This record gives sequence, C-alpha cells and structure tokens, in this order.
Amino acid sequence: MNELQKELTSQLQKFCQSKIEPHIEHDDANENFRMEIFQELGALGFCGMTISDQYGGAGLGYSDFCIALEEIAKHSPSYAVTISVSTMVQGIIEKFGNEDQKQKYLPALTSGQVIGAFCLSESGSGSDAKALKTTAKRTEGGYILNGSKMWITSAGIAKTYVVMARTGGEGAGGVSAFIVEDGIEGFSYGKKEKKMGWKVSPTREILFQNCFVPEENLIKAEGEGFKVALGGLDAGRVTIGSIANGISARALSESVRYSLERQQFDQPIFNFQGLQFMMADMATELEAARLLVEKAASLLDAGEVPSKLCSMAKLKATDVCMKVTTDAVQIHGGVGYTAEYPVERLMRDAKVLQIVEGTNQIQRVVIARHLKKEN
Ligand code: COS
Repeated sequence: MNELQKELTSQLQKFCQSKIEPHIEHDDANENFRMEIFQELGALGFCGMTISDQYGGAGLGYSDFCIALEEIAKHSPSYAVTISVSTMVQGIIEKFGNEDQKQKYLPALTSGQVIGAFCLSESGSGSDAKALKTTAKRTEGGYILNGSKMWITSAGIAKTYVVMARTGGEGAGGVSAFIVEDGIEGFSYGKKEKKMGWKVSPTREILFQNCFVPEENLIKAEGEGFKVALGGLDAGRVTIGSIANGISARALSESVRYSLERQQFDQPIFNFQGLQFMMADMATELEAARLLVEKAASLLDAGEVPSKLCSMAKLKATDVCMKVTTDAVQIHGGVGYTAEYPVERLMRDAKVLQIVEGTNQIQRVVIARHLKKEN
C-alpha cells in the first residue's frame, strides 16, 4: 500500500468503527439503510473515487478504490456495494455519456448526494443478459419504456438509473442504454426482496409503464447498450472482488481472535494444528485473491480492457470469501452459527457475491472464451 492508500484505509477504519459498527446488528435485522452514512462517505470523497475531478470525483484509480471498498466491506458489505454500483454507473456515464450528460448527472453522484443504480437483469434474463425484453419505443423527442427490471441493487434509494432496454431487434445489437431518473411518470418500484444477506442494501424490482425518457438521455447511440453494460461490468466485477476480500479479511481476523480466546482442553483452541492450518489457508487464499484484484485494478488504471482478469478477480475473490466465511463459522463452533458473533452475518453476506455482476459460472464462461480466442 502506498502512503495515500494507508491514509484512506485509516480514515475509513475510523469512520466505519464510529458510524457503521454501532448500528450494524440493528440495521441488519431491520434492513435499515442510512442515507446519511452514504452522504458522509460522499463528503469524504468515497462515492466517486475513480471519476475525474472535473465532475467532482476524486480522480483516483481502481487500485485505490478497491482498497477503500475492502476496508468498508470489513464493516458493511452493504454500504460497500452501494458505493461500488453507484460508481459503476458514474463510470458508464463518464466513459460512454456525452458532455451534457456528464455535467448534468455526475456531480450529484460523485458527491454522494444521490445514489446510482444499474438495471440490466430481468425475470427472464439474468445470465443471458442480451435476451432482455424491456422495450424502448421511439416517439417524438424520446422513447417510451415498458417492462420491468429485477434484483436491482439500491432500487428505491437511488435517484439515477442506467437502464438497458430494447430499441431494435433481438440480441445484443438491439439493446440501448438510458439514464432514467427516479420519480418520472411511468417509473415505479415493485416488490422489495427478502434476502439472505446484504440486508442493509435494498434490492427491488423496477417497473416501466409507458415511461417517457427524453432522447438526450440515450447513452452513446441506439444499439450500443449491451456493450455499455458489459463495459461497466468489467470494472464492477473487480470491485465486487475487493468487497469479497474485505469480508474475508474480517472473517479471518475474527477467527484468529476467537480461537486465541476460546479455551477447550485447558488451552486456547488456536493451539490445535487443525485450526491453525485452516487459518493459514484462509490467509493464503485471501492474499492470492488480493493479488488478482490488484492486478485487474492496475490494468484498468492503465486504460486497458482486461475482461479476462476482471472475471478471474471476481471469481477467485468471491469463491475464497465463501470458503473463508464458512470456515470462520466452523472455527467459532456453535456460537458461530448464532447472531452473537459477526461471522454468521459475514457468511450470509458472502453468498451473493458468487451470484451478482455475473454468476461465477458466467465468469468461467468469459475466461474460457478468452482462452479460446488467445489460442
Ligand atoms: N465489454 C464490451 N463489450 C462486450 C464485452 C465486454 N466485456 N463482452 C462482450 N461484449 C460484446 C461482444 O463483443 C458482442 O458484440 P459484437 O457482436 O459486436 O462482437 C456483444 O457484446 C455480445 O456478446 P456475446 O455474443 O459474447 O454475448 P453472449 O450472450 O454470448 O455472452 C455474457 C455474454 C454471457 C458473457 C454476458 O451476457 C454476461 O456477462 N452475462 C452476465 C450478465 C451479468 O453480469 N449480469 C449481472 C447484472 S448486474 S447484478
């Protein structure tokens, strides 16, 4: 870590200890998102870290952003994912949007005044994203959207949505991307999901019923929406990897601490080699996952499109996270299965990371396709 990254980590650690940790159990149980926490993180510069300072961002790289997300995720993966998805939306607008769109939408997002959300998935198109059915029919001055989006992170609390909808025929070439603002006519929220984890971050359906979106809200051009979405997801997948690393790091430190305190057979259970080996493996796998995330992030910072590495980083870090959190519960024994210790929540929060932003099976598809192409 360089000096700046150490400073960011220490600032975030203090913030999360004082502002997030005291409420985390209550908020997890009550599915309570605190907008003021997000906005305070925004005021500190953490809600648009990779965006140019011209639009109010911090002008930093994905390497710095991933370190910040890892620290936030140690305390709350829900706030980390809210920031990660909102920043992905900003990245899409900055990379593919026109100057008017950047001026209009980015400052409120980078400052953390509002949250951004990404709307690709539908009930019939999760992994097969290009099969989406929401339509955007051309009309005078814009488009009329009809359809629905599922499993949308931050739906209901976000203000700015990037929505993929079909303007043309079947397949990827018929998809376009739009910026849609919460509150416009024909835009509403459907059911809020009851989830296993990530309880502080709301996930909800979005409905479009004859929803008029002005033509100036089309991103790039008609038919470019699928590439816009996948281009955004490349970076998003790396940030999901860093969130996984944060959860793993917390699970590991909780396990070491507990096993040094817990006495059985007249000694701390840490003394048993069976547990030492588990924790040694947890630490080693976490470092390997960090290296992959760091490598993918540094390639993104170098301006490359490292889709294969992005998928590898997401795949490795999230699979490691599931294993590490499961082992952390095992090390804690009976109490690990109760809400008395945080490892129960960490294990619940880990699972969805293997599913979101492309299931880990889809990451393997992406990696294998690159292997074929490179051959
Ligand atoms: N960046 C930019 N463009 C990309 C891209 C990327 N990373 N990956 C693919 N594309 C382009 C392709 O080049 C192709 O364009 P051309 O036809 O002009 O070459 C187009 O997108 C369609 O690609 P492809 O034919 O490979 O589509 P497939 O449906 O076969 O595969 C997968 C795409 C399965 C990899 C994609 O649908 C995917 O990632 N699915 C998971 C979706 C997801 O992550 N959802 C989570 C939502 S957020 S919780």
